[in-house]
Amino acid sequence: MRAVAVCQDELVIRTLAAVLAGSFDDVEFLVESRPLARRLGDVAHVTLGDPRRVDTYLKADLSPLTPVIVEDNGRRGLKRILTAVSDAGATLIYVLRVAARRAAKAPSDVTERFPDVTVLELAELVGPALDTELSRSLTRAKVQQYQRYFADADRILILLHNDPDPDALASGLALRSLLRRTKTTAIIGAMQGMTRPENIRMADLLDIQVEPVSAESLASFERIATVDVQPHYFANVLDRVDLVVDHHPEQAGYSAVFKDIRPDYGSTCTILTEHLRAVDQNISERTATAMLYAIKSDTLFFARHTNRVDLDAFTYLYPLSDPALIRKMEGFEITMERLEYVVRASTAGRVEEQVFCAFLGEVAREDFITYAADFFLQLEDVKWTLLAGVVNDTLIVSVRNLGYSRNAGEFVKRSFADVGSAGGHRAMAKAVVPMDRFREKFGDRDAAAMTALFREMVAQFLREPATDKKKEAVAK
Ligand SMILES: [Mn+2]
Repeated sequence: MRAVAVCQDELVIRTLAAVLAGSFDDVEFLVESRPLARRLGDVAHVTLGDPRRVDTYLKADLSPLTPVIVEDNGRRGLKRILTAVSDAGATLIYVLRVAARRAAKAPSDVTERFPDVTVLELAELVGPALDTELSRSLTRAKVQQYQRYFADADRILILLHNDPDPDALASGLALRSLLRRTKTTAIIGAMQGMTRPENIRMADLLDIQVEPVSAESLASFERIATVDVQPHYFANVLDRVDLVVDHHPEQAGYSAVFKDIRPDYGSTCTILTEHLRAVDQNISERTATAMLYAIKSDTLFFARHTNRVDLDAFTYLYPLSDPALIRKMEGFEITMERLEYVVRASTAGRVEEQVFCAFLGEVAREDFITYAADFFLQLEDVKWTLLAGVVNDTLIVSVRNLGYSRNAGEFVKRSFADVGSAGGHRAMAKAVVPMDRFREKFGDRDAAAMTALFREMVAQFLREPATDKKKEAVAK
């Protein structure tokens, strides 16, 4: 394959010659200046000619499939060159803009007259790679600083949030590897351990030990880092830490020697992938597998809150990981216990006007309720689910919808905020209400009456006009 390039700048010619050598057997450069042609004779295939004349291209023996790259350095004459190139029969024409955008003519000028021409901006081609490199070196400096700061400590705690999820667990492993520590010199700990079976399964399969820590035991660590969580979460127990790496919105009320908080990232593991890459740290198969699973799970496989960097991290980690192990971890979302609650819900509730509601009565763990709420949303014809149950004398209400209908967070706030805590997003929301306060407001009901009450609440909410704001304005 050959290509022809019309260029008059030495730097551009040298760059293109080097870059295109990989894809083309021959790149012929058409230049106007004899000294330039002579100077570049041994680095590139250079021909002297007038680029504004058709016969220059006829001599170059263009076929319609020969790509022709025309440098636009802002000087006059571009249109005449393009006319000559297309008159000579070329159809794959590229304009490479190297001049500053302000000095160059607007791209539409060229594309209007030559609709088949593709315009490439040199700055846009080079920009992303340069950006990545520069931000990587900033990250590298940051990582090296905290690595040094942690280096001389005897005992390090990597603290996770309560009931650690895959992102927290994998972030713990990743940071431990960045600190070049083992499990005896850098402890991964949590104030409250895991309860959800898929998280316990992940920790088992990847042999991640999460040590229980208490407010009193914090003093026995020389350095403390929190990952996937910020110190304010541990209300008053922790007001100063050495390092925070997190993707939740930045909170006030604590101090940290080092922190890297990026709320636009889909997972903490995405940030830590960049840390590992910045310092060229080897990533073990176990750590890569954990991190890949974490990114997948925190972004619901890129369905929520995903950033291009999450995909980058995924692409980087994938070849280092063990995908068979990930499939194994995913299978464990289904357990006999959870299926029992699904059966209980299908007996207690039914689908009415695309809404599935069920009250499960006493429930051993909260995740049985959220699991059932997610499960019934998979049914054809179901657009909303509301599952409720009582855990330790507290009513847990879990609401899901397909996201394009009315706001689930709005629903729980309006229904339960006056008797408990309620909140969430458009597609998933939760309310937590002490049973005594619930009874005060709604009375003492049996299970069937509870299901009926919830169904009526959702139905009424969905019957209202879709524009919440208009509705509220009218109410005022
Ligand atoms: Mn997370």
